[in-house]
Amino acid sequence: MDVAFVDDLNQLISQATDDLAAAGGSDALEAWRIKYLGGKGALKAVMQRLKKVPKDQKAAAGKAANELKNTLQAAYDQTVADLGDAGQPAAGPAIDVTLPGDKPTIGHVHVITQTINEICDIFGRMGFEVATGPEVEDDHHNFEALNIPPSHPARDPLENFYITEQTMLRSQTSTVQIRVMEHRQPPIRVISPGRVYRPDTVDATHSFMFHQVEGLYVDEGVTMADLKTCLDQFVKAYFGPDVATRFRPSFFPFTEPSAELDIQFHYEDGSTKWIELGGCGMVHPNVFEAVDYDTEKYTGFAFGLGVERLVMRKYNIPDIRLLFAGDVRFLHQF
Ligand code: FA5
Repeated sequence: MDVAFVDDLNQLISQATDDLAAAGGSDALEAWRIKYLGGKGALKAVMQRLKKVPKDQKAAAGKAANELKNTLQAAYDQTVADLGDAGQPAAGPAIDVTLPGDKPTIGHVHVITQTINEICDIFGRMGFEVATGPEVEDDHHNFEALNIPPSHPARDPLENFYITEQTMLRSQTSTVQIRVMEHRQPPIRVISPGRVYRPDTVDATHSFMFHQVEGLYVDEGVTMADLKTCLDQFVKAYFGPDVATRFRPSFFPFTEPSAELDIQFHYEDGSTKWIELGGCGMVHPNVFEAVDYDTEKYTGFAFGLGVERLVMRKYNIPDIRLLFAGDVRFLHQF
């Protein structure tokens, strides 16, 4: 057998093995492949030399050359596999800068905020301005001045999120009635949207945090007829002219007389149902006394509506929890 040919093969294997061991990363590996296994590479040169090997040694030399080829190819494949994705030859630029850009997904105002804005807009057209108050309240504004005495069950720790004995997360936006009347004289026409907190058991229609819109109108000669007209107009502006309202006798310590506002819904199967939206009534004289208003001169009405209930009715949302789950597939519909 041609000794020089075999020596050259052995040298080639040793050189190729050393080079392969030193080739780190996809680019070096590709350079190695071209140098040894490529169309103009070292292996190709060996195969060319085979043609010149004397006939009687050709079979043995061919076998040695084939073994070399298989050894190099197997070593290369193994190295690529060991490197994983990093061993793949670079697939060209990852970013095609000529493509038009992807539009970023832009969020929008939450449906509850949209609804609060709409409510403010409707009452704004009736002459109501917007007032706000703190979510952490004191006993005086959340209870005392609202004619809720110390023994009243509404103060129960199971009904409120107390922070200290005298401070709590407000359980109703009626607190803002007091804060407004403390600093201003009638005529007053304000609405106050905001979050309120109650340790209610969460279900399809109840949450431990929800939103209310409070309304307060105080002037000389304000009557229950004004209250009914105002809320009826609001409901028709918000839901549409066909939605009827009903005022059901009720009780709140801070209004007398008091009522629940219900609206009538018509379903596709022809049935109807009355649904409670909130409480309302004529401001109790004790509340006026707490803010030093002349009870002989002024009367007023107040109401507190649940914003989630308004949203759920209008958009036919079956579960209040959907409003707070933060699922963009749900929120993008509004
Ligand atoms: C009140 O909170 C009174 N402050 C309303 C009021 C204001 C009466 C002014 C008179 C004068 P009530 O607890 O019923 O009332 O709550 C009002 C509305 O808030 C309910 O009708 C309902 O729509 C909503 N609501 C009450 N609890 C929850 C809850 N856990 N989750 C979602 N909405 C609620």
